[in-house]
Amino acid sequence: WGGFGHISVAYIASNFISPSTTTYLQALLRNDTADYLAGVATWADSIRYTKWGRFTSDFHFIDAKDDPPRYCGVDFDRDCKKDRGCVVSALHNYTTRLLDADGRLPAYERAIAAKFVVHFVGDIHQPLHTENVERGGNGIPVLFDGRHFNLHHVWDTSIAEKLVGGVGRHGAYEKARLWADELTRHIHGGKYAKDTIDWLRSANLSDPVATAMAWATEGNAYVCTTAYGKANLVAKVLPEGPQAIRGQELGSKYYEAAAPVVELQVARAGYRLAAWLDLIVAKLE
Ligand code: DCM
Ligand code: DCM
Ligand code: DCM
Ligand code: ZN
Ligand code: ZN
Repeated sequence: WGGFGHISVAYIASNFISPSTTTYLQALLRNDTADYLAGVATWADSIRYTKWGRFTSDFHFIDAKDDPPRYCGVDFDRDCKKDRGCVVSALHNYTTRLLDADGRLPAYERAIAAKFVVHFVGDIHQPLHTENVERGGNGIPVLFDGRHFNLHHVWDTSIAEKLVGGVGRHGAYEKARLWADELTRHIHGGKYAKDTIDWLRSANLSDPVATAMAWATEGNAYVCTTAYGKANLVAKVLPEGPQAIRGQELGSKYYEAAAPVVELQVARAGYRLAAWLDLIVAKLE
């Protein structure tokens, strides 16, 4: 996701996280405001291109060898690069480092691990972060409301920002908090309330790879149905497949089909992030 998506995921998580987890993470992150998670949500993107952070650049996604719209699916052994890692192995690594079972890591290393967990639980829910075609859609030029972007950027940023009526130059945190509160109401008693038990079925702290794979596989399915989609064909928005998307205007009918998926994936990411951090901190205490 872009900054707005990550910050929104963090605010949703803040709304669900337990009081003791909040206290614990506020101390670890040295920030006792309500923004302690939102404030670190985009840190992993800010270090991606630095000399120190280069080794993390492939941790934001998993290049599943899918073939949308005909075949979707993620396979850890096939798709997670052995030498460079992927979002699934990164979630495993940083969850383990935050837990620090051996008690040997300094607090700042565990703070770094927490910041990566907050970010990567977000990214694994972006459908185009779990697939390989044109580097997750980065190589597919499209139009969105008359402006030139690539498909990846449309899913990272354009759709969510259009959903909230634009984010503005300085409004990302404020707009994200309002959107997060709206999605929180949908989770508490609205359109998502009946699904939240299912959302957490996959979360198993004793098997972080299986947990992350369940999340990645679920998101990857939207690559076949929505991003390059069968849904488009049925709704006669566009023909199916990556080639049909190239150069198309995605700001109206495509947006109508994709926006509910973006909203759902951001809500799931925030809710699951809260549960995951609660599980980790409960084991620490
Ligand atoms: N790692 C890396 N670059 C660094 C530090 C660590 O690629 N600057 C990776 C390499 C291993 C993992 O982290 O996958 C373990 O690192 P270490 O051997 O430092 O514990
Ligand atoms: N590191 C990592 N994952 C690991 C080990 C290390 O990301 N499993 C990163 C974070 C540390 C840096 O490498 O800040 C240096 O670690 P070390 O001092 O263990 O080499
Ligand atoms: N990305 C992805 N899959 C890839 C390569 C990149 O999901 N195979 C994501 C990471 C960033 C965005 O696309 O969110 C842009 O990446 P980059 O700056 O590496 O082009
Ligand atoms: Zn992205
Ligand atoms: Zn990222």
